[in-house]
Amino acid sequence: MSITLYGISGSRAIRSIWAAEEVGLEYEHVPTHFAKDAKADEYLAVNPNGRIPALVDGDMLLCESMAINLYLAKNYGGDLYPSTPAAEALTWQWSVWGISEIEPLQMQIVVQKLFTAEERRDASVVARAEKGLGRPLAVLNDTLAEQPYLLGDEFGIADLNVAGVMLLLEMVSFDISPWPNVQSWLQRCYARDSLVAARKRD
Ligand SMILES: N[C@@H](CCC(=O)N[C@@H](CS)C(=O)NCC(=O)O)C(=O)O
Repeated sequence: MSITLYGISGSRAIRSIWAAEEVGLEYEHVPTHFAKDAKADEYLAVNPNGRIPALVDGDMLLCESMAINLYLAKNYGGDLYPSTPAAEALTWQWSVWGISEIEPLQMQIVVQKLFTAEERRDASVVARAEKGLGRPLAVLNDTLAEQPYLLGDEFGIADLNVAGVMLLLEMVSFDISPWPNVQSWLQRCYARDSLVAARKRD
């Protein structure tokens, strides 16, 4: 059965392209653009939300980057997906944490810095969001003080999901140095061949 992943790497779809590369998936990549292509009828038939990424695996249509990544890891990722219920629950915890504790605040910075004309930018929005990120980043930093990866000694899909969400912070040159354990963990995650390959895709 064929597997198709939709979305361009210069978007949140990079998270799922990274996961596909990490698990060594054989898939067709359709570089669907969020503005130019995602509202075409052909694509809305794949993801009626009109957003990227989306995955088609045989008869199954799946959207939401975190759901796609957990599915890819569980079905095709071997040890990338945890083997015990407790580790699985922690993997869900961190994946949901990434999109609820980090993503909304970082998106405020992204919208201001990348999608708002300079004369209309509100520095107070950026300052508030940057301050707000301090709380989750301190939690992440403390977790990574004891262990190199979120669940212990090995890189897993929880790491890929949270580091994948945080790729957007890189795009707005967010200074992560006040959280040194997070900084070194991100460096380890971002050095993976799978992400290097994902970044090279359209
Ligand atoms: N929660 C979704 C968000 C997907 C999303 O918003 N993608 C953006 C590109 S970064 C998009 O497709 N935007 C098109 C639109 O909002 O119309 C996920 O994680 O997959």
